[in-house]
Amino acid sequence: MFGNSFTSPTKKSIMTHTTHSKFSRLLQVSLGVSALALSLAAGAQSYVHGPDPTTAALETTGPYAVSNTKIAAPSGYGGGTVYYPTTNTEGAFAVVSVTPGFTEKQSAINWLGPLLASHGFVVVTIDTKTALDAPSSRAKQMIAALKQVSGLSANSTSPFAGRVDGTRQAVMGHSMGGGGSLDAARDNPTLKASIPMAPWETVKNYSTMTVPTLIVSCESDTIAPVASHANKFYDSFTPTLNKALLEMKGVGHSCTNSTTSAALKAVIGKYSISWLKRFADNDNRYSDFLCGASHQADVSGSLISTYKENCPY
Ligand code: 9J3
Repeated sequence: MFGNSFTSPTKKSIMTHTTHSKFSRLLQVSLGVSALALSLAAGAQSYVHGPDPTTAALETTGPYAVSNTKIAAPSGYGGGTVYYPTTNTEGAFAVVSVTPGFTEKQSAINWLGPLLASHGFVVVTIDTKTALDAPSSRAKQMIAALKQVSGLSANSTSPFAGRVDGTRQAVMGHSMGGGGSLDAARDNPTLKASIPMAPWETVKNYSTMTVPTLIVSCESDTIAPVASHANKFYDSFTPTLNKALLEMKGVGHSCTNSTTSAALKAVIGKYSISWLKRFADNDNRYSDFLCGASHQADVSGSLISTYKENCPY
């Protein structure tokens, strides 16, 4: 029932006969039923980076060595640090912005920079122009950062030259940065993924959202209470949107931040990596961690209070 998106007759039919080219048939024969052949059959390109995932590997630093560099002249936002895999042998990576909340700086969320980059993404953590900016402003700023980082990657003098595939962008953020991630994804449907964390917004209706969205929330949040924020946003999504809601048990508004426990970082990191891999890289190897047996084991554990999804994907 869980985790096999390839044979499900519902929602999305990935395998069709009409879309099989001779080339993809040949690949299926030569490679067997692989994620690569399946995604070619669907006409969607897959950008597979890194070894086959395991739970242990997703709960810690990934296989890529990472460097970081400060954006010298941020354009359209307050400041930024780019974390990037140092490997230069396997093409460009999807790019993810991570935005902090009201009164916060990059330090609030910068634990995600090296972690996500080590799994094969270019990550830009940002400061907003002022620490008081509204979510709608944060949305524009995170898009500006993604645009600038993608542009800098095309410059051969950049330390991360050639590492960014600017056609595959994603947003994350905490609190008002999470509200901004919702706004940015609603207004920029070409984004591949959004991960609002403890999101806060006065807007509650995201029924026009088409970008795959994973909301991470904190059960005991009194600043962005789940009943009036995370759950409302999730419930406004259409039934067919690729979506999930991961609620961390018994913890407050900062449960997704740099100050949270190692145990929570392991879970939030694993779901964030899996969501980005699945939707920004179109890498089906990660479905099990969102929908399958690995995911069920997490839900049975002690750290998650609620999990909602509309698998398979
Ligand atoms: O970004 C956030 O932590 C949201 C905080 C909040 O309470 O905003 C009220 C103006």
